[in-house]
Amino acid sequence: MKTKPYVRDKSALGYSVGVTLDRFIKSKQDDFPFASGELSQLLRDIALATKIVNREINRAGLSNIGGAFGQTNVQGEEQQNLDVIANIRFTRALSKGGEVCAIVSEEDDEVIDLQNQSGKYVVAIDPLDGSSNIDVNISIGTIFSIYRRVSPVGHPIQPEDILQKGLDQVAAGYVLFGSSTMLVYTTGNGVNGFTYEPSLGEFFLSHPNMCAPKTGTIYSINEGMTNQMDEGLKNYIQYCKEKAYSARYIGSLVADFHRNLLKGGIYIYPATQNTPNGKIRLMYEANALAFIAEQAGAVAIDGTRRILEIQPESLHQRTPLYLGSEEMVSMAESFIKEKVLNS
Ligand code: AFP
Repeated sequence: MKTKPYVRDKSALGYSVGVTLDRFIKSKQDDFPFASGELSQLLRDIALATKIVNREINRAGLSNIGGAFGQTNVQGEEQQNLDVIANIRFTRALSKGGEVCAIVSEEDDEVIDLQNQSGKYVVAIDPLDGSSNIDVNISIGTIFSIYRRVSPVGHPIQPEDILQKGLDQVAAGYVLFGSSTMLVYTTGNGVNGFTYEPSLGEFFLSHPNMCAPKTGTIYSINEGMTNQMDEGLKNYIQYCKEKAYSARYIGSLVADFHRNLLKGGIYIYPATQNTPNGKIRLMYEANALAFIAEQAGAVAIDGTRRILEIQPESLHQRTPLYLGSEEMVSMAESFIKEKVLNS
């Protein structure tokens, strides 16, 4: 029987704008075999902490909570007030839910062992990335990775629960505090983005099934470091200029990544003479964005290796990062390789 023309097939509606993050997470729970709802609850906890941090960020200029806190974190960088606040909000949210047994945070030297032996998940998080942009009202972000613990539940956590490869992530996401606040995440079945509607206090699905363009015309790198870069990379930058690509670099990885994911582009934070391992942290920056990138059809390498395959050896390990549209990353890689072959 033919469907009446005014009766729309429900499946054709897909997920229209109006689907809240909460409802979306719930609808996706059945995608996981043996799902008990804990990962869903964990994602909801992160979303709640995001709303709280978003409120703090929006008040930053008014309530004098922007600016340096006077302490340095484990990277030797000056901590900002909001870094500290965001770290507290996220770790508190993750501790309360009961799903998490340990947290790795950019702001803490050591693993935070929540002494919750029944927690199945380990979270690695950069609570507020791009913190030098806080004081000047430029976009900043949060990045998180979620892993299932390896050792059996009911026992103390082990090093192998923490130092897992990016390939082992069960979910990852970022929050962009920009002209609007967005939460983008994957559980390994595509990437979906949600935009925050502050008057309703809800995230709504705004970017279903995000797909990165195969190529693009944006390159994002701190060109002030050119003199310290390898010849191969210098040649690639020159290639970008000859192609008249647009240089766009915010200095907030999440913001640069998000723009390039939507428009097509490449983000590069290379190894340099001064920083032979680059600057970006493998466990709570590169891995999450690499997982999201690959789920959206983009690519992430350290110059030669796939980011997700790197075995972390320490919590705050750094990695060079080439991240973005497949063809652009592959072109950058061939420039680097050529140099290696010629040298
Ligand atoms: P901060 O959190 O210290 O501002 O670092 C941000 C970051 O890790 C990443 O978000 C930027 O892309 C990159 O560093 C900027 O580094 P440079 O200032 O060296 O270009």
